[in-house]
This record gives sequence, C-alpha cells and structure tokens, in this order.
Amino acid sequence: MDLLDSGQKFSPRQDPDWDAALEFLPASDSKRLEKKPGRRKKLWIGVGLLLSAAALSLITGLLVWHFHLRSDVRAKRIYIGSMGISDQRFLSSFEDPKSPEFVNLASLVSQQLKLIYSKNSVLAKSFRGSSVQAFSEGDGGGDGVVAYYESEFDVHVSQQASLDEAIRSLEPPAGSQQGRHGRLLLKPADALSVTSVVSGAIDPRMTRNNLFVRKSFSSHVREPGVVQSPGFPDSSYPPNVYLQWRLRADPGHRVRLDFHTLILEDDCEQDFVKIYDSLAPIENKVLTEQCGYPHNSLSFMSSGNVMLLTLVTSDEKNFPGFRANYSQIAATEQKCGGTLSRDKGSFSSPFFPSNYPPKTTCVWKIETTKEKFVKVQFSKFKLGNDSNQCSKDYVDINGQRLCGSKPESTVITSRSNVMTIKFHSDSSYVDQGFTAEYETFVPTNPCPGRFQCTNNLCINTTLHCDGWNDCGDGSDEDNCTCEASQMKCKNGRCKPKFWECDGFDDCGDETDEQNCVKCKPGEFSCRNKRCIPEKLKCDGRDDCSDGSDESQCEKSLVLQTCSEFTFRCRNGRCISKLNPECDEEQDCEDGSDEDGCQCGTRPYRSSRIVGGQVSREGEWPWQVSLHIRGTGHVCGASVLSNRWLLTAAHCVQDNGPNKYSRADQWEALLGLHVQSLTSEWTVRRNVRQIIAHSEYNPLSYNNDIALMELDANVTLNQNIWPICLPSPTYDFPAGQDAWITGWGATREGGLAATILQKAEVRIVNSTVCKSLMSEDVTDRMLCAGVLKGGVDACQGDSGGPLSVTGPSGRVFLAGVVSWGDGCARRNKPGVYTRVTKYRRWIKENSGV
Ligand code: 4AZ
Repeated sequence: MDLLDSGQKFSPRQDPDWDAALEFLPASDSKRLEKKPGRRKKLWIGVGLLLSAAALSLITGLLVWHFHLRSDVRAKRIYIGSMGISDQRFLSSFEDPKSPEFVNLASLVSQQLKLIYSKNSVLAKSFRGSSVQAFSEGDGGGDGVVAYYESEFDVHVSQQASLDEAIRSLEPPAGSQQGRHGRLLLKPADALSVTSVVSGAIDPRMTRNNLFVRKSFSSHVREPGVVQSPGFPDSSYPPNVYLQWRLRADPGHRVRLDFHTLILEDDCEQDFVKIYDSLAPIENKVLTEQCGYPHNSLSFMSSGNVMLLTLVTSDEKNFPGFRANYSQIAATEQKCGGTLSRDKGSFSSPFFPSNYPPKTTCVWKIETTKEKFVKVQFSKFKLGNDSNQCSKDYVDINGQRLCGSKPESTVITSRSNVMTIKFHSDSSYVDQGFTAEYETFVPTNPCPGRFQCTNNLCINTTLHCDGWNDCGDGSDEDNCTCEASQMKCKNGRCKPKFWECDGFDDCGDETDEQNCVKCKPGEFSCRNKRCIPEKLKCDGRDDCSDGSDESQCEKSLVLQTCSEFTFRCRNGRCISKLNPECDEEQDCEDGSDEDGCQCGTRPYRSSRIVGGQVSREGEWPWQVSLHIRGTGHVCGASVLSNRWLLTAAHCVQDNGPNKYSRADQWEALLGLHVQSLTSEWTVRRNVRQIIAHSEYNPLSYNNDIALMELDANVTLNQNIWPICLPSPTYDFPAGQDAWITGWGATREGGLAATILQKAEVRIVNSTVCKSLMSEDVTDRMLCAGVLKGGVDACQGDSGGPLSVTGPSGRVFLAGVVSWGDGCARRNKPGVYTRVTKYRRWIKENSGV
C-alpha cells in the first residue's frame, strides 16, 4: 500500500532526474592505469598518478556541476504535521478514513494547507500535495479536532534549507500561544478555524526507498490489548518495512504502552522503534527511539489520548522484534505535586518507575517550622540528556535546575524552611524520572546522631572510616586514623589488612597492591611461591615445577608436561594458554578446545537476588526455575544441554514430609521470565532422575551439586540455551565480574521475586573469603559478592548459576548458588559450588 495506506492519498513520485543524473560519472580507465613491472616502473607510477589526478579533477568538476549548476537536480521533501481546528467537533466516524465525514474534513484540511502554503513564495512554488492521515479529539484547550497530515514538496536541492526554514516559519516561536486567542492564520469565509500548525521534516530513515511494505494499523485501547511485530514470537520481523500502529484512548484518558519484549538489531540506523505523542511521526513529538536490547524502563504514557508506535527495518537479519501491552488510564489518575508538611516523606515523578509523560508539570511545596531547613535526597534521577541550561525536562529546586542523570544519593538542601520543587517535561523524549526522600533538619545539626558527608548525605556513624565508600563521594573515608586491623592507603583511606596484595585495587590508587614482593623485580612468582626468571615464563617448559609459569600465556604452546593449571586437550596433550576453551581460536592440535561450543550465548543478542534489578526476557536463557508440585518455585538450576540441568544438592534433600530427593516431586520450567506467567518460550518438563553428589555434606555444604535429567529433550529457543561448563583448569580470578540470577528472596527473610532478578557481583579471593566467613569455606567452594553488602543471592536462588563472561563473550558457569551468612550482609559474600572441581563428575554422570 502506498503512503501508509490511509486517509486521502497522493502518490509520491520517483524523481527520475535524481537517479539518472548520478550515472554518467566517468569510470577511470583501469587498463591504462595498470602498474607495469620493469625498469620503467617509476615512469609508469608517475603517469598513473597524473592520470588519477586528472580523473579525480574530472569527477570533482562533474560533481560540482551536477550539484550546483544543473537546474534539474531536484529533491522530494516530506513534512509531517498536525493542525488544530477549533470549529469542528470530533465524530467517531473520523476514526475511519473511508467514511464520508473523514473524506470531507480531509479535503478541507488539504485546501487549508494549500492556502497556508500559498502565502509563502518558497512553499507555493514547490508544493505538490497533502494527504490527511488521521484525526483525533482536540486537547480540550480550544481545538475541537486535530488533523495529522503529510505534505510533499519538490525543490531544487540547493533550496532545501530555505524550504525547511519556510516550514518552520509557519510555527510560532517556542513559548507563544499560537492562535489560542485570535486566529493566527488568515481565514477565508469557507475555510477551517485553524488554531495551530506544527510541522517538521519526516525522519529520513522512514523514506528510504527500499521500504517495500508500508502499512498502518489502528487500535482503540479502551480494552487492554497487545501489539507486536509481525511474526513475533515464532520468527524474526520482516526486512525493509515501515509499519505504524495508531493507538487511541477515550477522551480524557492517556494511552499506556508497556513493552514486554523488545529485541531489535543493535544499529538504530538500520532497525528501530519510535514512539510519538501524536498520530503522525512528527519529530518534535517523539517520546523515544529504541533499538538493540534496551535495559531501561520501557513503559510509556501519552500526554493526550493518542500515541503512535512505528517500526522501521532494513535488510534481513534474525531478531525477534517486540511485544507490548496497551491500555488506557484516566488522565485524572496522575497525581503529582502538592504540599508536603510532614518531617519526612517521599515523592516521585509521575508514574515512576515507568517513564514520565511529556508535557507535564508538577509542583511540590515542602514547608516546615521557621527554625528548620529541608533536605531532599534523590535515589534515582534520570531526566533525558543534559540539555542546554536544562531547558527541556528538568527539576527546579528553589530556583536551581537539575537535569540529565545524577548519581544515586544526590542531596540538595534548602537555606530556609521552604522548598519548592517543580518537575517539568517538554513535548518530546521522556525518561524514567526521579524518586526522592525529603526530611527537615535543624541547620546547626544536619545529621543528628549520624555522620555528615561532604555531599550532605547523612550516614550511620559506624560506617565512618570502615574502609567502604558509603557517602558516594568518599568523604566518610578521608582523614581517618586506621585501626590495628587496617592498612593505610597512600590516598589516606583505611582498608582491612587482609585486602593487601589480594590482586584487587581496594585503595583505588593501587597502593594495597604495591610492594607485594614475593619475588625480585624481573622474576615471576609461581603459585607454589617459588621465584623464577621472568623470561622462563611461557617458554613451554615447567620451570616452577607446578606448571603455573605455563598456565597464563597468550600463545598456546603444546607442553611437555601437564599441570593442574593447564588445559588438557582430548588427545591428552596440554597447552599453555589461559582459558582456551570456546574462545573461537583452535588451540589444541585436535581442535577439542572448541568442541561443543554452542553454549553460553544469548541467541538473539549481538553482544532474588538482593540488591539486584529486573532482567530482560531471554537475557539468562540457561536459568531454570525448579518447582515442587503444589508448592511452586523452590530452587534455581542451569541448562547444560537439551536434557540435563545442574543444581545444588541441598535443593534435592528430603526435608521431613517433603520428599525433595524424589524426581516425581519436581517440575522444571525452562525459558521462564515471570513466575506463574508462562510464554510461548517456556517449556515445562518432568524430571526423570536426580543425581546428587554422593559426598554432599549437609553440615558443611561441601559438594553441594546435583544433576537433573529431564524426562524428554527440549528444543532450544531464544529463551532456552545451555551455559558453557568450564574445564577443571579454567581460571576465575578474584575481582572478576560475575552475575547472579534467580527468583529468590529480595531481602534476608523476605519474599521471593516474581520477575527474574539479576545482580552483578565480583569473585572474592579465597583467602579473604575464608577469613570472613564463620563456617568453613573449602577449596571446592568459590566466593562472590559485593563486600560492602547489599547485593547477594538469597533463599530461593540456590541451585542457580553464577555466570561469568569469557574472553570471546561466551558465558561460563563459575558456580552454583549454595550458602551464605544470611543475605547481602557486609563482609559476607555468597558461597558457591566451584564448578571447575566437578567437570569430570558432570561428564561421567550426564555425558555433557
Ligand atoms: C538459601 O537459603 C541461601 N547469601 C542461598 C544463598 C545465600 C544465602 C542463603 C547467599 O538458599
């Protein structure tokens, strides 16, 4: 269909001159420029250069002539606009482009546009036609109806800028009330009463001439429904299409659009979704543009009762697309602003944590007794990009404007007993907004009983000089007197002594990792603490006598001897490269380091947990939810293959009347994202057998590992994919980033999560971990966490994966969630079953 298949149409014409004119650029005569060997080589190079220069000048000349002097090089420009009309009442038949009412009014709008353009010589000369695409109710501020249209102009390329300028001149300068009181535009007797005209050039990616399919769909969102890209979820979206969905709510309502999945190609120049606060793609009404696999909030609200969703795609690529739920909410539902008169409280931008709507202003007034001041602390602050002087979206606090993104715990204080906070969003580009806590305080004592940071944050006094940056600006760790158990960093900070020389920069200036001399300069420290000359490292010989000098090499030499640090190929020979498996380079002579490496990728990506965040669907395709029939989610697990799962042995132990060791009690849900909400990607399987490690110790949790065989193979899909198993010598060094995922409790003793959570942690040095934990941590366990506290696995996450991304981007299973001292406590990392220690056991018991 042509021009988005609706309303009155005109056919956009191909510009024959534009294509043909580009064809007659002369090709260089390659034969004559060919390089000749022999004694006259230099001469030929000279001639060649001369000819190339001549050809270049000719091309340049032709291009200059072509673009500046030829009078027939013309370009088609399409502008999209909206027109407010005050003397018309919206009729439901205006929703149907084929109705006589629609056709009638569309014709009047087209005439009106022609009249408007005729007043400007540049516009009059190049105007070709207009088509009305849709109507909506006016915003209640005087417009009865809003018309959305496309106008086509045909200009000489050199005139494009003046055409843009002429179109802009139709709009009033920002801030002025166009035509609200008194008509701005001239009005002949039979024309419409036009109160506003907003127009701008269409996004050029929407007029690419290889967009073979252009279609639009309309939905009324009174009844909640779903909008999705074609083929979703069974196949990827089609190439070279421009699709748009017009969404309308009842008058006095907003359209709400919540994305459930959005996975497109990463390059927004190729494929993108754009959402408008309008029924036509007017650029100054864009709410958002998305591509790739966005992780920010994907819940959007219109300012009025219409919204437009567009999808533009390029050449064929394999991405799933999107699915979004639409609904309507009463405009009165948004409550924002007001007087806050308590000593303490909180407030947020409208609809937080969803994106705030455009064109919104809220004012909060906090007033306290004369002798007190007011303090506001933002725990989240995201208001689009930092614009010039915060002129677009902003928060104004007693005259001070904030915009863009601010770090967590940004604090603003007043210098009087009144604080006025104004939130404002303009007509385009929305963001998540903010959430804030406020409190009143006596100026002479801003942090009663607590420590005051330089950034005005108040923290618990016990956190002062404890080695952790609790203020966010480090001021709680400045000028401290270190205790006996602490070391002093060069930058003045105090850190626990056991962090010295642990391979991780705890001071922030590396001083805790300097002077860790076990060997002299120029020597290599072996794992067995021997020192060898540096040059013997990675020479293919075991100079340390424990193999450690040959285990972390760039090159993969085949070694004479194997050690506990070297990778063993299937042919029994060992190589010197660190973590060679599945790194997309063949290192073993027999190629066995790259065998079975389809694991550890997110098929569609190009690239509870306490203190975590919601993950995106398909982000952790190896995550499994293990359910006990009649109880629901109990433990996590990881997908190893289309038949085998790995979990924790403590998940499958009988517990009084609960016979968790019996396979028939369990049900495995693969490809699940939200508990009790299965999707087309979710596969449910019964369990055929459970193989718990025979040496699992329920007291120490040593060997906390178990295999589960499914009763039938699963077909892998974009939400079900195996994770890579590390070889016994795979190295997960201390300090490395890792991710934990699960539906476990979101705080110690708290409730389980509904949506799969994720959190980033770091591998913790084993010696440090052993000294921190009250129970024994064995060498068959691995610690990971955030020692400052606040981020950890918790009850219900057990059995789930500790995922680490390897050098080639594949994800490896470093650990199985096992135990901890509570959850997310300071200096209490989570303890995981160290999977490298069980590689052979897994192979022997499952064949994987
Ligand atoms: C649990 O009860 C559990 N903080 C799992 C992990 C951790 C604590 C408890 C680690 O399953």
